[in-house]
Parts: sequence; C-alpha cells; structure tokens
Amino acid sequence: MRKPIILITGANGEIGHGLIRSLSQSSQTDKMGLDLDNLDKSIRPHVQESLQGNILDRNLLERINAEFEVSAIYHLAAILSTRGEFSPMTAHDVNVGGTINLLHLAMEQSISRGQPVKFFFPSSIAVYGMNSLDAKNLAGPVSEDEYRHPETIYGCNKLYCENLGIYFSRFYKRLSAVSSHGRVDFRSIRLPGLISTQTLPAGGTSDFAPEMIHRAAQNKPYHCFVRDDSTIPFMTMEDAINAILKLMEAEEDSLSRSVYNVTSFSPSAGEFRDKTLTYFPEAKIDYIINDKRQSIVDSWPAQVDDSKARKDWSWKPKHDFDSAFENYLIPEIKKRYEI
Ligand code: AKB
Repeated sequence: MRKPIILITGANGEIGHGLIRSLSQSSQTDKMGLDLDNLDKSIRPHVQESLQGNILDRNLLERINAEFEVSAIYHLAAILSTRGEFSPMTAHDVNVGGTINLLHLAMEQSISRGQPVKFFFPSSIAVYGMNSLDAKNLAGPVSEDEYRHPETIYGCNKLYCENLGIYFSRFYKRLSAVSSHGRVDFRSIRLPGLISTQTLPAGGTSDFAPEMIHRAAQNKPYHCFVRDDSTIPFMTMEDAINAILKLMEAEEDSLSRSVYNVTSFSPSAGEFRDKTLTYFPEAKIDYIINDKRQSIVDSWPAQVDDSKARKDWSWKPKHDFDSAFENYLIPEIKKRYEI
C-alpha cells in the first residue's frame, strides 16, 4: 500500500516555512517536504517525509508516484521575478517545466486513486502589466481579467501555468474516450508582495518592503532600490497562509473561478519607510534606485480587486497596514532578532 501524504514543493521557501507549520496543525495527513536543499531544521518536526530533489527530475516524481498516495499538492517551488530576469531559460524550465511535471503527478495520482487531487498554485501580481505609470495610477483596483500582460519571465510563467492548471483540471486529453474533468482540482491565488518575519526574501522585486523591516530590526542601513512613491499590493505571510488554506478548504461548488486575487494593503515604499521608522527611529533607510527593478515594480498594479475571493470563499485579511506592523510584524521580528 502507498503511504498517504500531502506534498509541498519549495518547502524551504518563504511560503513553505509558514505553510508547513500551519498544515501540521490543520491536517492529520502526513506531509512530505520536497526541496532542492535539505529541509531546514526548523520545519523538519512538521513533516513526516522529507525529500531533497529537483522538480524537473521525472524519475524522482515517478518514485513519489509509486511509493505515496498524494491527496493534495502545494506547489511552491519557483524562481521569482528579479532572479528570473538574469536567467529566463532556467526560470522557464523551473517555473513551467516543474509545474507541468507536478500537474502530471497529480493527474496520475488521481487516476490511480480514483479521487480528485487538490493542487494549489501560487500565482502572482506579476501576471499583470500596466504598460505605463499613468495607466497604473489611473487603473484603480485591478480585477482578475484585466491587464494580463506580464513584463517579466516570472509573470509570463505564472500566467501560463494558471492556464496549464485550468487545462489539466477541465480539458486534459479532451479527445480521449474517458473524461479527466475534475481529476485535478486546481486552485490558485495571485499573491501580492509578501512580508514574512521568519524568513528573508530571495530574488523577488517586491523584496524592498520585507528587506527594509528586517534591516531596521538588525540596526543595519538599508538602501531601498525603488522610489518612495512606488506602490504595489502587499500582505503579511500570516494572511497569505490563511488565504491559501481557506481557498483549499472551500467547497468546490462555491468557487466561480480557478484563479483569485487577494490583498491586504497597498502602501508606498515611502509609507513603509515612515512606518518602519516609527518602530525603529534609529534606522538608516535611504534610496538608491535600481532603474531596472523599478521598471518591474512600475509595471505591477498599485491595487488589486479581491472581491471575488471575498464573495466565493469569505476571504478577509486579518491585518490592515497599521495592525500588520503593530500586531504581527514588529512583535514577531523583535522575537526573531531578540530585541
Ligand atoms: C516577486 O517579487 O517576484 C514576488 C511576487 C510579487 O510574486 N514576491
């Protein structure tokens, strides 16, 4: 008999750390953490299986298919927007090749188990492209079906993988005699910039906000790489994990779509700086603009419309900008740096 598990890829990542801890409290099913590197010791107690490997290694995925019964996949492994721009071909291989491999695993598992496999895919505000600052500033909250013109390989990959997931869940091998409709229960959230207190961001373009807070907490100077008026949607990692779990627990017939926006607040970089200074008045935060990374942030919407998530699966952030700092970011980051 194969061992029942929930599979989390990118387990060592920012979302992986928080999600694995939450899943260990919310689900009785054993968890498998899969990552390119050995699992961090901080998350090992929260998984029953850990595997070091590459999501591009089909033999590895075949081994998982043979030895385990996978009821759900949280596919978090990805190369983010800034890092992807230095190596678009590698980003495509990992972000798209890895995702189609995991979707194929989900389909194989569903066929062999005779039950649907739930599949969470973290998409991103990077799928949007506002094509000018005027368009961005005039657009207002952007809904899921607007401005889907990504300007990074990461955004292109995420938008394509959203459609891959919909294909696998609704149209897979549509000329076959037997329909595979519904075998893969694909669900996705276009995540905004995320602020985690437990992990440092790696390779993203929204990293300026979390980097600023972590550097201030360590009393280290920070050179913000975007202008002070740069505005994109953000949320705390705590709210992101809550949103992911809430979407995955929602009744399938309550969902009007496969891909949803969520957001909590959209402060400018300058407002992040001012708020950070109220808690760390000695912090040294200035601006050394990286024009290339600035152009990426300028292509992303200032706000997104998350009314469909609120309507379909009762999404509601726990934190607004003020409470995020007061009740989550500052207390948790002071614990992390023993301040
Ligand atoms: C990035 O900056 O690339 C990510 C994202 C906004 O999806 N954090």
